[in-house]
Amino acid sequence: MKNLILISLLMAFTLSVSCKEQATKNDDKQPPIETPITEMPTDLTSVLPPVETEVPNVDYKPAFEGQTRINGVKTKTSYDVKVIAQDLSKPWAVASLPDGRLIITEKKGNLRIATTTGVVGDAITGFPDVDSRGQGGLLDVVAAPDFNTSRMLYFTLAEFAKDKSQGSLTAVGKGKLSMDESKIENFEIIFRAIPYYDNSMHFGSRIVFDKKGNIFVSTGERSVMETRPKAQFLDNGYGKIIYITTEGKPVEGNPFINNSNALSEIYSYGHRNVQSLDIHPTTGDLWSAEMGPRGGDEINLIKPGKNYGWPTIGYGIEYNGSKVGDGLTQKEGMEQPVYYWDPVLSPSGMTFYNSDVIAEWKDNLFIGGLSSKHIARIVIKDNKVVGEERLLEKENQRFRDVEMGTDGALYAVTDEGRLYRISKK
Ligand SMILES: [Ca+2]
Repeated sequence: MKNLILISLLMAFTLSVSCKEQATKNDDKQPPIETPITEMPTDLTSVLPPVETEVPNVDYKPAFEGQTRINGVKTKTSYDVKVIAQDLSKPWAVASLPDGRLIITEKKGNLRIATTTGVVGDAITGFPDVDSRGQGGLLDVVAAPDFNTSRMLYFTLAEFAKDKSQGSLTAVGKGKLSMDESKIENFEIIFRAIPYYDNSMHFGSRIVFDKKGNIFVSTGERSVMETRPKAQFLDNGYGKIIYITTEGKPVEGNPFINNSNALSEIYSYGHRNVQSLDIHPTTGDLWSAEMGPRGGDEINLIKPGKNYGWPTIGYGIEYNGSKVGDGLTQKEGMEQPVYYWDPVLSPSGMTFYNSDVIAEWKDNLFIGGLSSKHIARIVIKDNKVVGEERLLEKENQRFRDVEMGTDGALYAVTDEGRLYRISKK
């Protein structure tokens, strides 16, 4: 197929060159020959260059072909990009309610409901005092699968210790949205990624329901040299994917449930700071994206009990330019990322697209980029990344979360306070 494309491109090129030459020589005699544009192959996606053109931070070699800087792709369907609201205060998450409206968290500790036309409601109260310093705050939100009857919402947040001098941790909470939608009733913490630590970095976190009605939650390793190694140990909640019931109990069959030295809630470990989590609509597998250091942001396919390597292996370097640990990219017993970026994307919330509205997007992954200021569209086939596209690059926004609406549109929130609607024209 590739050869055919090249041959027809070459023929088109030869034709147009010879036409140009003849036209110069015999201006008045030769009618112009039309370049056979209609015969050009319609699918040129496989020959687009990678979207990344910057010099990488490190010359580490990928573990397999296509693990980084994959071919570019371009959406063919025409779509509209609209800013439908722009006065949100540091929105951190956008999620759908069953009726199609959107629930949006604001970092300082508010929840708001917005319509898909951008009418934003008053702040919904009822949360405890959150640690909203730095990367903390009221973070992710998701509606329970039985929301229509239970009205339950689930959250992640940076929760202060009773004695605030001990700092905070990533916690999972739940509460009932009151009938008048003015408050969250009986808010309750159901899981804490212990221990407390006093800084404002790497809380993760995202929360997603699986088909069984259990919850996956991602955390971070709190960033500093003192806490970072905890990602490799199972006695704490740092740098982990957690798998719990709606009561906050470990799910039966969890990989470390019989290990008395491990937290039974742990599903996978060796993560750095995971702000992106979603379940593949077709395979049902859990996927994550996580922040690397300078270079080395990753997409991972999460499997129970596996070690994702941080801080022992990775594809980035420290911000001061030195190696991370021994500068290893691979090690026996540690998982390779499906894909990585250098320079970084800074991946925050992500969603798989699972609608027929834009058919070519089906099962693609859409990841909000913070420092990279675009939404990455990632095409996945047989658990490998086969294409990458940058969307909304010209908007110059830090994309904090992306959600697929019940109407087949994508919704995204940015640190600058905007709510975007991306829909088929
Ligand atoms: Ca890793």
